Order: sequence, then C-alpha cells, then structure tokens
Amino acid sequence: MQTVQTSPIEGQKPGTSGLRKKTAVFMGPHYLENYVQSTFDGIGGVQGKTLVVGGDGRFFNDRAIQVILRIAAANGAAKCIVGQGGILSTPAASHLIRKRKADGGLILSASHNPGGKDEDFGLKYNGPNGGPATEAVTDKIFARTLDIDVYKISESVDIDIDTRGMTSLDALEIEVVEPVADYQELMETLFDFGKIRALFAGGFTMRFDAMHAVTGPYAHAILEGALGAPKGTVMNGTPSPDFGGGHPDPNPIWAKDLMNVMYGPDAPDFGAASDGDGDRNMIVGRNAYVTPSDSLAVLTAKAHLAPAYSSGLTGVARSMPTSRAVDRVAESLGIKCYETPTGWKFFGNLLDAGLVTLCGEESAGTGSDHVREKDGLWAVLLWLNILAETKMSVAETLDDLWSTHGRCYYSRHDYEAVDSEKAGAMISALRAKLPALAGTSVGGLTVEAADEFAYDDPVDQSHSAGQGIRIAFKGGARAVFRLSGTGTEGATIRIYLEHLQTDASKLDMKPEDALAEVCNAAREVSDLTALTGRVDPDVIT
Ligand code: VG1
Ligand code: CO
Repeated sequence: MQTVQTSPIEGQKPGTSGLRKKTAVFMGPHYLENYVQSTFDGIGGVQGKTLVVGGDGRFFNDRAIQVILRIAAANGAAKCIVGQGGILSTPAASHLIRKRKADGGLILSASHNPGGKDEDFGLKYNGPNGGPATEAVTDKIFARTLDIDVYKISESVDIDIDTRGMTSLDALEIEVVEPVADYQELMETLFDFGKIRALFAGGFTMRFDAMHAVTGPYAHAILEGALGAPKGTVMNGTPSPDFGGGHPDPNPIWAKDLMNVMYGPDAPDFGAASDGDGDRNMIVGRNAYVTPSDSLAVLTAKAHLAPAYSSGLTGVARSMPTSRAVDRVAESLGIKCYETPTGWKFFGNLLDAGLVTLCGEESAGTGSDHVREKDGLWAVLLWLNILAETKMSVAETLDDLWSTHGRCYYSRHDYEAVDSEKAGAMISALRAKLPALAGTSVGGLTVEAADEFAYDDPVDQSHSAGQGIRIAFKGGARAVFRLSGTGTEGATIRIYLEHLQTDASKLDMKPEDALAEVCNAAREVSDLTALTGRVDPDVIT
C-alpha cells in the first residue's frame, strides 16, 4: 500500500452527483485517484464496506475500474461486486446495490455524452438505497476535492474482471458477476412476460436501438431471448468504447437510425432507444414520436395494467421542467403529483418514503420504486405490457391521452458551449426582472406568474434554491430556463417550452407551430441573442 501526496482537484460542480469531464482529464496524473479518494473520504470512509462497481463500457472504463479497486483495497473496503467486463447499466447497478444490501456503488459513465479518448468520461457514487447521492453527501465529496492532500492506493497487478467468480486484492474480496441476470429476474417480477411474449408471437413488431451502448446485452437477453422477439429487433446492440462514434442520447436527433425506421415505409409497431448507461428511454410508435413528458403521463394512466402496479400508484413525481401532462392524469386518478428539481436524486426520498411509485423527467428518464435510478428498459417493458393489454397502437394511445386530458405541446431548446460568464449573466438578468414581470406583455403573450423554483423536500426538509426560472403565460403556455449541470464544455442553456391545449380542434398541430409564440416570448424575455450572441439552438428535442 502506498500513500501518495496530492493536491486539490478542480472540476466537480457543487450540487451535482458525480463528476463528468473530458476523458483526458480523468486520465491525467492523479486526477481519477484524487476523485475516488475524495468520494471515499466524503462518504465517511469505506473501511469494512461493500461496494458495487461497474460502468457503461466507454473508453477508459476498464482502466478506471482497476484504479478504483486498488484504492478501495488500500482504504480497507471489505468487498467489491464488479460487473463482468466492467459492465453494469446504471439501473442494474442500482438494483445490485439494493439486492446485495451493499453500502453503495461507483458507476462509471458520462451517460448520454459521447465516449472515447477525446470525448467524455464520468464517475458517480450511489448510496445504500441504490440512488444518486443526496446533496448533503455530494457537498461533502465536493468539499473534500478542494482540500484533499493524500490518497491511498494498493500496489497490485491488474485484477481479472472478465471472468466470473471470486478473487481478491490484498484483503479486499472481489466478486465478478454476470451483469444481466439479476436485472432480468427483477423485470420478470414486475411485468407479465407471458402476455408480452404472446404479443410478439402474434406478429407485433419492434426495433430497439441500443445505440452501441450498455443496454445491448440486456435487450438481447430480455427482448430477443426471454420475450421471443425476432433476431434483428435489437439494433446497434454491441457496446463499443466510443458508441460507434455517435452520441448515445435517445432523442430524435441522435437516434436517427431508429427514427428513419419508425418513419419509413416498413415501420414496425413500436420503437425504443436507450442511452449510454441505460437509464434513459425514447419511445416512438409508427410515425408517432412520444415526448418523454407524454410517456410519463401515459405510464401513469395505465401502469395498473402491469402486475407490479396493479393495485395503483401511491403518487407520482416529475422534475420541474417536465410538462404538466402527468399532473392532469394524477389529478384524475386522485393521487398527488410532486414537482422536484431536475436530477434523479430528488426522487430518492419520495420513493424511499413510499410517497410516489412512478417518476420521470422531460430528458427521457422514467422510473419507479423498483430501483432508485431512472430505467430505460423498464420503461420499454412497461409500454410493451400496456400495449399487450390494450391492443392499441402508440398513436391511438397518445390520442386517448390528449382527448382525455388535453395535449401539452412540448420542446426543449439547448444552446451548448455558451461562454459561461455570458450564460450566467443572462440568468442573473432574468432573475432580476422576475418580480416585475407578472401582468406585462412579452412577445405577444401576457405573463401570468414568474418565479425561480426552489424545493423543500417533504421527507428530510432540505431546501434547494435556484432550481430554474419559470414563467407562466396566460392561455396555457410556460417557459422554463436553467443551466445544465452535466455539460463538460462552457455552459449549456436549456429553454423548455410548453403549451397546454385543451381545445379538441387543436390537438393535431405540429409542435413547432403550437410552440412558436412561447418560443418568441422566451427569447424576448431572456434577451438571449443580445446577451449570448446565439440565435438558433444547437439541439431541439
Ligand atoms: C440532464 C437532464 C436531467 C438529468 C441529467 C442526468 O441534466 O436535463 O433531467 O437528470 O441530465 O441524466 P442537466 O443538468 O444537464 O440538464 V443522465 O441520463 O446522466 O443520467
Ligand atoms: Co444516462
């Protein structure tokens, strides 16, 4: 064992779970070591603890795991449970932490960000409930990154993480486990696999785009294996360290292969995609893209058709920028809908306390109380279970939602790699305007209410301020502004646009037309172009 003198590292933003940086930064001298030691120090040490370790297989995943194991050994950890080949999807890691009653886990991923030597890498700590660390814990880790002076590391040769079974490193016990089996077993307890198998046997067709990322092996085993979908149902199903050179981000822009199939001449009945680490999902029917916000609303309305949720939902939650479609469904079901800040960690307490069963975010994350992360394949299986019961198409399912509850037209505009100072200045200027906005007219719309979202956790009473600016307009439109916490270059400004339409004759508009007014109003009120020099967004989802 070696004790290495080191100095503080720069990089983690306060309030964010884990760290995302260019891979080269993580590979720099002592950087990863410092962050792993800071994490261990921040959680009160790992002496005698059991940790789950795995990642999405991106470039540097395997090397980073070797470093983590050596630091865990030197810090006295009792055991590490590692996915074979270093692979674990984020939801599978969450499940394994819970199933094995581990003290936590380290997940290696930069999620939907591209991977490779010149792209992104990431590492985050999840707690004993299987979910992202709470702000109290991430604050301690962050504080430690600022004053770390030594790390401890074992001087061992590489451990074989490609072969299942038990091995050891000094006094650290290492168990290498098959990454899919436990997760698949959990899915079989939640859904009616027989019904879904019968759906496929009856000719229902599907494409699942794993985007060259971690869900490939899971989707092959579950969809084509256990559920009997024909070979070829899973596309881009072999994980690669650079995700085939693409962005493993399941949205209509980056999941182009799938969108082409679903809007092409021989479109299958159902399409879905998942991201780098398998926690996000995109759902699309034949010629029918489902916004993540609408997907959450549909799942809330129909979850009772799947065995795990047959007795109904205790409540639901959505992140603040997510559309209010789910609120309307929750109201009709007579259950509470919580509004939380962006980021899965805010759902953890609500799920642990049994206050909600389902939750979701506009950024293609949906999940339930079965784990403490969002779960891409879980959402796909719940959709399949629902369609197997209703025998409706995706388009019919959406029409049903909109005709019953109205339609929340929705879109997110991202402005990436904006100069951080300019982005900060834009938000500050907008914040300063808020008190005088109500009643004024912007871009032809009248402001009804404007504030900066803050959250009081109903379970632990913690207070989170500065969670995004929201402006509601008369007539059902809303614009939300916030800065991304996950970007790795400059600042990313996110503008979320929404328009609730309940007029039955206006449920069939093009989203960009339905949102044109609120889009103009948002640009005007924020002075976006004058303050940042930007006109058009880099990504529209
Ligand atoms: C983005 C999304 C947010 C999501 C987060 C992590 O954060 O907007 O909804 O929880 O990514 O997703 P931000 O701060 O960049 O807007 V992923 O799939 O890491 O796990
Ligand atoms: Co992800």
